[in-house]
Amino acid sequence: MSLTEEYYPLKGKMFQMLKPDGTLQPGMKPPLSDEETVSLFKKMVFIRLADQRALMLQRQGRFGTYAPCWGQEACQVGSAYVLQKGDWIFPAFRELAATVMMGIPLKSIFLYWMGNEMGSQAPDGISVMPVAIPVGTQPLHAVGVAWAAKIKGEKVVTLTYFGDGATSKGDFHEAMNFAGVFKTPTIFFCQNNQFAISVPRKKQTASATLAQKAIAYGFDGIQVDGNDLFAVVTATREAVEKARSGGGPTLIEGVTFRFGPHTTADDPTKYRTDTEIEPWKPRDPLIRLRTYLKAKGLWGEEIEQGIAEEAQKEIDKAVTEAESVPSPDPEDIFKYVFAEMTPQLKEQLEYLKSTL
Ligand SMILES: Cc1ncc(C[n+]2csc(CCOP(=O)(O)OP(=O)(O)O)c2C)c(N)n1
Repeated sequence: MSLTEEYYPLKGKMFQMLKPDGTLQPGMKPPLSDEETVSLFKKMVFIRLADQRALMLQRQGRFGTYAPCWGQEACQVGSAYVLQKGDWIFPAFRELAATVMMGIPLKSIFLYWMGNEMGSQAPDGISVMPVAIPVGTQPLHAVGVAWAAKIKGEKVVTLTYFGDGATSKGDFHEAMNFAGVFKTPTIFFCQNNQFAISVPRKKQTASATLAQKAIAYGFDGIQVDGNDLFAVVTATREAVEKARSGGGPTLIEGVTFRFGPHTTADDPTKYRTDTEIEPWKPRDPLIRLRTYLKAKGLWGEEIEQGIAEEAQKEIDKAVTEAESVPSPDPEDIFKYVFAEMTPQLKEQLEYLKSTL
């Protein structure tokens, strides 16, 4: 029996290894060595700081907008970590952590949110698709690429991230259905951060869990504590191994919380109260891992301060590099939609030129 099997949905249990107080559940062993855990915690600290900087840069008018991943670091760091070279991720728009883990330079991520599409270009050999703003569309792409890989006999796994809100989209269900029928090597990673902008999870679906939606499509689903790095690593690792060995897709629901606004264009105080946020604060994925590492003598204030200083320097560098890239030519908006511009686009381009 696999480690996570008894946690499959409808058995009513969420898979958790590391409790919010930083201690392991009885009988559980960490899925990572101490060295790996320290290294992933450092990544999480870096990502938290980069995410905070991105928010500040938008407030200073240097970014167009930004969708923070504050609180969702364990979901993204843990799941991206277990992928291998050649595996693909298909993110939504809140995946700073996952994309950094996959090797996208911070400079590119910043460039994208500054409004420069060149930020979407992954360096050669980095298997990350661009940000998908239309909600729930990227699971279809992940299934398509996984299916193509399967036909070609390549041992590639695709992993797509999306939110609880995306599970109400038809695209999500089409992707799940196709993946189930054709047993594509796809991991559907739903970050259930409790809200789709202002719509709470309970208004999204009458299902008890999002993970159980996998049952209808004939494959496994599991609900994990998305703020527990160890649970995320274990569940994703099993799903990846299953996919790579021909066992088909898995839906993972990472139960987490979005601490920040939906995007910088959102004011969450309009739809959620402090009372709703409070219980999540002690469940912060960084707090519990820090407590765990401290108890093992692997972490301390000094180390954290050193890491934070290093991180800030790296972030400063990414900001400088992104800001030194020349702004795109507004004509590009028209040039690259079709191979050849339509008469309407030509007309609009002429109009734009006349106003510039
Ligand atoms: C097709 C489509 N409809 C509506 C929107 C506007 N919109 C942007 S994000 C969002 C909510 C997404 O919620 P969820 O899938 O839970 O992801 P989260 O933002 O919480 O990470 C909506 C409705 C959109 N971008 N695309």
